Amino acid sequence: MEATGKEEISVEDEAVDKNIFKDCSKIAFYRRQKQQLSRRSMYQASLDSATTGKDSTKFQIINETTKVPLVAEVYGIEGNIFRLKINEETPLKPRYEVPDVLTSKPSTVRLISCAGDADSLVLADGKGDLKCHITANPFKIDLVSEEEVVMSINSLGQLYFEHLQIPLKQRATKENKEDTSVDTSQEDQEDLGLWEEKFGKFVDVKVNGPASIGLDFSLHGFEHLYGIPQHAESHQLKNTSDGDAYRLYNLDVYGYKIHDKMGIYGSVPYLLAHKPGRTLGIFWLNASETLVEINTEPAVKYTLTQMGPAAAKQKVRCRTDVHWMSESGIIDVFLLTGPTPSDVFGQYSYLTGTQAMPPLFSLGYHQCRWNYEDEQDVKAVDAGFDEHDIPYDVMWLDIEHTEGKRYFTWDKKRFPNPRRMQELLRSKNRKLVVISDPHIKIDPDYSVYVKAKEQGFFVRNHEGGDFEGVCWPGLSSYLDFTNPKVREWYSGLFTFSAYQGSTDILYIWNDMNEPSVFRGPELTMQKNAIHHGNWEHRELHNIYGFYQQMATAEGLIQRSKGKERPFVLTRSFFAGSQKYGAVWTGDNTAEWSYLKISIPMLLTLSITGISFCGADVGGFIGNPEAELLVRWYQAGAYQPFFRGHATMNTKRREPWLFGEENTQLIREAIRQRYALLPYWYSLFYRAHVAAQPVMRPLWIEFPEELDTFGVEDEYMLGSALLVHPVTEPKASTVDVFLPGSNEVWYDSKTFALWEGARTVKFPVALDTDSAMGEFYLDDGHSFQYLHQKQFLHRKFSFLSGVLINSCADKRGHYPSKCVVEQIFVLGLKKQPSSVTTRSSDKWTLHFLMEVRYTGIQREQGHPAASHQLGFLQTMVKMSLWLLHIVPKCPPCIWRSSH
Ligand code: NBV
Repeated sequence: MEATGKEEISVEDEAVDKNIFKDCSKIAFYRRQKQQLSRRSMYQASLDSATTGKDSTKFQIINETTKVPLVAEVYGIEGNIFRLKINEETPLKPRYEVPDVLTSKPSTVRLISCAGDADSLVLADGKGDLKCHITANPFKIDLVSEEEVVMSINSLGQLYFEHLQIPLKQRATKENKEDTSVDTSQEDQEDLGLWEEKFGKFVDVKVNGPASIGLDFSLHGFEHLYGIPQHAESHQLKNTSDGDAYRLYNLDVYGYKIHDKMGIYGSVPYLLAHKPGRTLGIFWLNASETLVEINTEPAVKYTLTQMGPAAAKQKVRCRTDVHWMSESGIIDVFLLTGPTPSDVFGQYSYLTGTQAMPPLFSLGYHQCRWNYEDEQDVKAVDAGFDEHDIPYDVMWLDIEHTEGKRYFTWDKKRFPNPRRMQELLRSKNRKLVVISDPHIKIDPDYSVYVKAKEQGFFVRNHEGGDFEGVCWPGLSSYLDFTNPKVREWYSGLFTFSAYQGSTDILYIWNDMNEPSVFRGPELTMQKNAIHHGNWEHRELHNIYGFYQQMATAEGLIQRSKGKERPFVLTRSFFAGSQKYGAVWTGDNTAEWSYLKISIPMLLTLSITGISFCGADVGGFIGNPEAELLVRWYQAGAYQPFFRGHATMNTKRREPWLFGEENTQLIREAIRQRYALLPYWYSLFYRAHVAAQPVMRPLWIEFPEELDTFGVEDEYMLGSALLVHPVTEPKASTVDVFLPGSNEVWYDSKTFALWEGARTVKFPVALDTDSAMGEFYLDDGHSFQYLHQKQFLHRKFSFLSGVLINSCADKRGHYPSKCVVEQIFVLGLKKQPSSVTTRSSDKWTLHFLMEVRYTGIQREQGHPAASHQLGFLQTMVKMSLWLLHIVPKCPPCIWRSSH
């Protein structure tokens, strides 16, 4: 049975039908937790019997009603991280603990018990000023820094743990019938969805019964929280008290609604809280369906009448409560204590890894469409870029390039000679990306299906057969990527001999990997499908796509015998996906509001480790008017992953189809991207080695400045470039917020100087005539930077009239013929009378140096976009700027495109 997209999913320009998806009221574990918590059941810790071992301190906690014992373990982890694990002491069977996300077993530091008795225990990691104060009754943990409580755990008594029970039918004995962990009175049975949960025509039968968990965290003095992608929402997390919780459940939501907390394609169960002086992170390592409630209590000043004379001077700090709830698994939570935003990034990357270093080509412009019809079409589009003198590096092919949606094959009529097509692209130093989805067409003549079937590599249904669901190819089975053997086998499919017609310029795109199942509940897999190790899909739903990208990236590395960096774009993701490639924001719509929301969506991904992210330029669904398309190119050129894409029933929209004036604007936008490629590449290197996000919300660069905490219409790229895209129609001006009253900013095009408007703790570049910047270079594609240290990492500083170019990392060697053609030093007070160069460091490049003087202009007001479709506003903060690095030797793809 062949399924065309049109039969299964409407690909019209329609907004999503929200009834296909659950809101909180339709989620049984949410209802159960809410009902139970309103009764405030208490947990007590037995601290007198706490034991401290090499790795952790362990103690028992007991629910006063159920009397079921839980075990809590507190770990101190290298680099100011605490970990709290809570599990049943003797579960009926093991509960799922998320594997493969932590990069290695985190090094623990032995906790010292500083004080304690039967009622309390104080643990310190012996290094920092941080301590864990544990209170026995009711059970609570306070994280204390310099005598100040920064975070409390379970202070609201929302610890919730449904212990595994014998299935209802098997409960013959009276003893078991008396289980009181949850209210099981007859009339409540259905509503509570303990063993069965209905949603529309779907029934989720739960062999393990209720197993949900929950815990609250109070963040004292914090009212700005960020993170927990993916939602089409603002960067700063909103209060959820009036509506739905933020849902983390990976779903295929075509044309998702914006300003909504429903779960879409990926999940990172990790949030950051920030206030001046401290940033914290909470990483909730759980891959089952998860809900997060946020509630901010503003600061209160008590008055005499309210509180009596004793409280007259008391001021209660603001506080934000975060309530995490998951459908199953254990409580395994990491507390990242900062104190700075960059410390938190380091702590999170210590646990989950950093952004993979992308091959240089992948930072260029990508051209995609569902679909480029055939080889002729590809040839024509490719030639169009050259004819119109628009740089681009990567051509993409969507599902129609295959033989009936059988991935790893080619439609013989449309693409009779895929190698020839790739050779054409290769001759221009360009690449090809093709799609590979996780569903495999059930077809006894399709070798990928046959081999997977033979080896038992598909997810199973609860009856033991292969799970079957409908997707693009019709009836399909789904590879069980959670099985390491399946991943190994799948990786092998990318070798050149296995993947007929592929060459080393072909890279991969993983789509539909939430996984998307057309006739499944909420368009995904039934929760009682079975994975490797006999785990139910419900336990690991959110990590399925992560595993596909992992296996794909590994496959691309292996086909080059470990030499070349992979490029894999994925739609679904989890914490740690940054290690395997790039992520995009799925099926957005060609409307101004979607262009606007792309900024906060990408900022959120960026601060949760996923620096290589982007949104479909132009909007996937619908037809953008020329002005919107131009604005989208201008914005996309300054977002990390830069790809134009459109769905199948839209009008063609290659950059030259909107009249000469618009072609020129798009050409200019894409060229701006290429002009900054060395800067992008250096920023990705920083993300890769030091976990610093490429795209940064202003609050990261100005952590003491309150005015920056809610900004999401502009952001920084690295620490030098401020970007304010135009996201409104017919805009002739934009208001650009320049943080920092001591800050000096330069318009990146005119070099006009502007002073920052707010107070920030930051050195004043202009007053000291100092400037700095850095530059990273390597071959652009291989792992030689890692294994042979073949890279060049230089620092540039300008102080009191002397420009110093020094080595930032002495381990690196990269004999390159690249010439830094121009260095712009902005903000010099006088024009230099002469410039001399000296080279002392043996790795110093020879420079042809031009120091460019820009007179100081003091003008009032904000800079504005120069004319109606003028460029978006970018401002340079640092006073040293590297442009126009002209490589004299290949391969540097951006040159070939100019
Ligand atoms: O493979 C077709 C599309 C793809 O173009 C898009 O980018 C993905 O987000 N895919 C979804 C499946 C079809 C969506 C209607």
